[in-house]
Amino acid sequence: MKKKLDGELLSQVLQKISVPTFVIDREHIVIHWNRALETLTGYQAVEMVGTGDHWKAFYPLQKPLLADLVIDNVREHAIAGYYDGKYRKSFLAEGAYEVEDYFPGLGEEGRWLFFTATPISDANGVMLGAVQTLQDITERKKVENELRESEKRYRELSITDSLTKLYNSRHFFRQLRQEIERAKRYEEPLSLILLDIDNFKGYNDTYGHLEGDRVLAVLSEVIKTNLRSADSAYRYGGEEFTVILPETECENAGLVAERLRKSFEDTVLSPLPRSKVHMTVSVGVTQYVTGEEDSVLIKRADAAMYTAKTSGKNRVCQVR
Ligand code: GH3
Ligand code: MG
Ligand code: MG
Repeated sequence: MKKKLDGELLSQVLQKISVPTFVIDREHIVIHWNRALETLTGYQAVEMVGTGDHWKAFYPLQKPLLADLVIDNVREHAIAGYYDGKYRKSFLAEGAYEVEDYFPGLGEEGRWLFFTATPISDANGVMLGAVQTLQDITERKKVENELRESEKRYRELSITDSLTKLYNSRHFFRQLRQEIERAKRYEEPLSLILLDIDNFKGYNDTYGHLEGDRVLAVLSEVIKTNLRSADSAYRYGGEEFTVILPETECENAGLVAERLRKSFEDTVLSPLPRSKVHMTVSVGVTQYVTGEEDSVLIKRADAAMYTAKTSGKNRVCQVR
């Protein structure tokens, strides 16, 4: 009598717990399909119990569920084959596995489920079946994704100059150090370009600060459209820009610098209606010398740029 009561009690517990759960026997036939699982999947216990159709609640094509894999006592890599490295052994139950997976066919726009499957054996260790629980973790996944997105946005913002949309100087110093390390390790050349707008103060004074800002944005566009994919451009200071050119000798960097100088010089600016104004840049180019500090490299590029200024502006000066 007590045993029967226990059986009924357990069956009621299984039926009523809020965790979606099903049980299959060793022949992969469903013997329990609880209310919470009916709600989660839309499949009723009367349709499922006594069949091997449990996969239909989750997949459009027949595929073993985790409980089926556990019953067949498959080796770990077989489970991995089905779950693509997303599974792990459960810390809570012996012989149990757990997986997080996305089910595109579930609900209106798909659901993320966390599920576990645990083998059930008798006292002699003979496999009787398996129990699988499933929890809808879609909301948690959404929050995680939003967090990841906002972290990514924040990271981008923190390395981007808002006016020009180029990388900022903080990122420049970090990237330059990284590229120097790489150049040393692979014994490859590395070059640096430094640009400074000529007579920019005068432009600001004549047309106003906002028009000056527009020039900075225009020059940034010119730089972006003329760069090769491996090169990266930065707003180094107010009206000063840098370009890091990995795997590039000074001579080739000089060619890139000359292309930037020419493109900017040719760009028509219109600070007043129907006005046509041209601005120019002075450019310093240099190459990394193995073993030197990043500050020494920057100073040399700066000195080259200064030489371009003192020898008449609107020109490229290279220092090896
Ligand atoms: P040079 O040819 O010798 O470089 O002359 P310059 O006038 O460009 O150089 P100077 O260093 O005297 O002036 C730089 C000017 O750049 C002064 C400053 O007002 C302007 N500037 C710096 N940052 C910004 C900015 O964000 N927006 C605007 N509109 N102007 C800026
Ligand atoms: Mg300057
Ligand atoms: Mg200037």
